[in-house]
Amino acid sequence: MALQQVTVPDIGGAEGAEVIELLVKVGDQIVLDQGLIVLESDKASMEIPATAAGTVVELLVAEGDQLAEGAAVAMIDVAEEVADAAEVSGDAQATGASEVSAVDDVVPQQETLVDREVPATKEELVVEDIPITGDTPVLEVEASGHVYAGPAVRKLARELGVQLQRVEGTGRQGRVLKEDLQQFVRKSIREPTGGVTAGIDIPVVQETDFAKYGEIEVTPRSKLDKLTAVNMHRSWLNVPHVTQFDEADISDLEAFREGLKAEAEQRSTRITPLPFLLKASALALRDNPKINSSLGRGGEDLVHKKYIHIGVAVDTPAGLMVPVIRDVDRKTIWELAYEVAALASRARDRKLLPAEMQGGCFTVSSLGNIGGNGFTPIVNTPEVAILGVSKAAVKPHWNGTEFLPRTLLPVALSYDHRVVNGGDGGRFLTRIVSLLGDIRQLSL
Ligand code: CAO
Repeated sequence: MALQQVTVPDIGGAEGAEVIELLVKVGDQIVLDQGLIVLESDKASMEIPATAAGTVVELLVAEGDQLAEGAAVAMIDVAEEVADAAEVSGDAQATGASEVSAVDDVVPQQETLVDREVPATKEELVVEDIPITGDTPVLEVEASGHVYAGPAVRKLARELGVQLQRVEGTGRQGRVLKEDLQQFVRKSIREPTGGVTAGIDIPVVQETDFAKYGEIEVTPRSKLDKLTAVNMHRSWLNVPHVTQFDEADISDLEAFREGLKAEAEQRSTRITPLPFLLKASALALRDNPKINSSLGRGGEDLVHKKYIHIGVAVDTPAGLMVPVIRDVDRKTIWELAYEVAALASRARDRKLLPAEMQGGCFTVSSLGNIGGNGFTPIVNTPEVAILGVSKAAVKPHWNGTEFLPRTLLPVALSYDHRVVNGGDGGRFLTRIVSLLGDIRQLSL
């Protein structure tokens, strides 16, 4: 056994650098230059590399220890060929150069500590002006000697929660550079399919054998259900959602609607609260153009739409569909009633064309006929807001002097907080509530 002690080399005058990570354990087979521990001073973090290939027989430090130049780190049982080479050179403390030549054909030669990148700080990593902050989710980075990266890059990867194994290194011998990490994070943020989570692990829900607990039946999910799931997941992961609630006093609207029912029958249609909701949403969108926008160029631009097309969520046996009604602001309540009925019927018969489900600026999802007094709808990206409507109910309402029975409609607005601030959302929802409470305004 040829034992060799690894000590802390010249670390640029850093006094009392702290051991923040042990990269190996006793018994590990290691290669020359493989990182053994990570030291962090107030200026930088650095890996202390193995000075020979072999087996770790003793670790002489623990996490939290403060080390300076010359401190003992580990004992290595030097691999035979390296020990032989050292013997041939007549030097018991084999130098880095002789070690490299002895194992050159099997181990990629690595830079010495001084060759490694200038330490990168979190502030330096800016993705298209979006600084990666301390709020960025951090996941444990697998310590592996097989990814070649400097300590600064490893530290940055740890802070960002990026597994270095997933980053393609463009440096010498596949070494991961700071630029590679930046490129990886930039791509992860922009990637339309992976969204911000690409490359960042989300804990997986384990498959469960439900049959162990009772009788089950397994049916394949429809294509539409799976597509909806992907869209919901994408929005959930990409969009910081805020949901705001309110109640609209629709007593007058309901009285008006009741009076239209006979005419609706003559016109061979039905008049539900939905056309009024669409009209109120369209007018509120016109008054609050920020809600009628979408992010462009990865968040660099805001695209303002001069048209008002609104999607209506339709519950069909095959799954959820969202046909889009065009130019809602320019249509009458009757026109909207016809169109909702026609599109809902075509959706249920699976006759909608793709174009009829495209181009929406905003979505209305009404569960009013089903029930419930509130829910938090998920934004239908790339739109920035969605209105969730629940079941209206007659409730006592205090008018300042007495309680009166009023029909109140619960409404919830979910919005993309990257675009819509609380004030914008509040003004928009208040406008809808006001329009529904005074239907005379709807015709203006
Ligand atoms: N409160 C109380 N009653 C309501 C109501 C509300 N908010 N909204 C509708 N109703 C009433 C209607 O007035 C109608 O009753 P009357 O005929 O007596 O007037 C009855 O409920 C049935 O309405 P409807 O559902 O047939 O028609 P609609 O215009 O309200 O809605 C449609 C049409 C297509 C939006 C709806 O049928 C639907 O599919 N909703 C589900 C949307 C959905 O799944 N959203 C969730 C998406 S996220 O998973």
